[in-house]
Amino acid sequence: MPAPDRLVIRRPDDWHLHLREGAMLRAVLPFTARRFGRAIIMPNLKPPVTTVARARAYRDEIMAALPPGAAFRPLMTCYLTDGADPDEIDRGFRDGDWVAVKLYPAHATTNSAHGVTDLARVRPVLQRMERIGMPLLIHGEVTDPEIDIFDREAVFLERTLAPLLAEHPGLRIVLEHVTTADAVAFVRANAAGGRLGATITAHHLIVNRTHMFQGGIRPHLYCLPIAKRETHRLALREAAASGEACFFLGTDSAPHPIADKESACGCAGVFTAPSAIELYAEVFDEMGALDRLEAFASLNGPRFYRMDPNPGTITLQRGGETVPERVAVASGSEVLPFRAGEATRWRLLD
Ligand code: OTD
Ligand code: ZN
Ligand code: ZN
Repeated sequence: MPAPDRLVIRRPDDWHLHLREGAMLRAVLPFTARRFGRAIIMPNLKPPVTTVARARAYRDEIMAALPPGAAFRPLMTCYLTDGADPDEIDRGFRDGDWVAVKLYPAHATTNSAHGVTDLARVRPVLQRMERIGMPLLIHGEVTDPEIDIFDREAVFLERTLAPLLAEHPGLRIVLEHVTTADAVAFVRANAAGGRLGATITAHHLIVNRTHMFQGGIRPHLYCLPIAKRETHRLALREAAASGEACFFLGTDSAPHPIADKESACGCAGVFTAPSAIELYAEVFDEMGALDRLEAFASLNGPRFYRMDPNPGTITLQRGGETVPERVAVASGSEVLPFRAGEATRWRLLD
């Protein structure tokens, strides 16, 4: 059967998103709110979101920044620190102030300096989460400087994630933004009972490490975890397009001012929000798997998080639309979207 030119799916969710605060938040939020019903909002602000009070204030700021009429719902998360209070985390979960805890190994990625230095220091929190069924979202890379940057995810699986699963058999975990065939295999092997899931970004489905250096260094393709070699990209595409329940959409869209990316020490993050669902549609189309896009984008995530799928639908139409060259931020900076100025292969109809 030829692939369709028009696709109607349940409204998707983004299970991993960076919105930032202030002017940057106001500039980037409309792109996500147009496409997605909900998003898991990453807490790596400066300072990070570690208290219920701060999560509420941040949610209010996001709600106030929404375009009129948008039905988007932010799902807040708690940034885990050494010595975090299990009671505070439990209370916020029961009251609906946050839906998950985010674990950054200290110094693993952007704004992770306050992250966890040793899992032994958060045992009481993990035990409580296990008891109340609260998901733990993990940036899965070791930070050991001896480990090559391209191996940090694979080493994390053995050194940290396998022991963590063994010690907390009831803990529900999302391995965020997987980038390796190793992680895909590991998640599949441990997914039974909805105990382990993984998000996959659009850019890791599209970019491999060679693309980062094509004709020169491409700072806008630099993110963490760093893109790996082609075999890994192919494994990610196969996992996403399989429609298996343990894999779901998480863009990890992470905007930075252009000047901070194009720098002698440029920061990590790819800004995909302006064409997020369109990029996934393109990949699923190339895989001959458009019929599985809805499972990956709109059904598997809610099932893992024990929520209902969104009520409405979106319509995607074959035929491109130009990605903005730049997105202006009211504070004076600009952000460069992924594929800036290029045409998408699919577009979203309102
Ligand atoms: N990766 N950039 C950022 C976060 C992610 O690890 C991540 O979730 C960021 O800028 O916040 C990035 O490359
Ligand atoms: Zn991360
Ligand atoms: Zn992220």
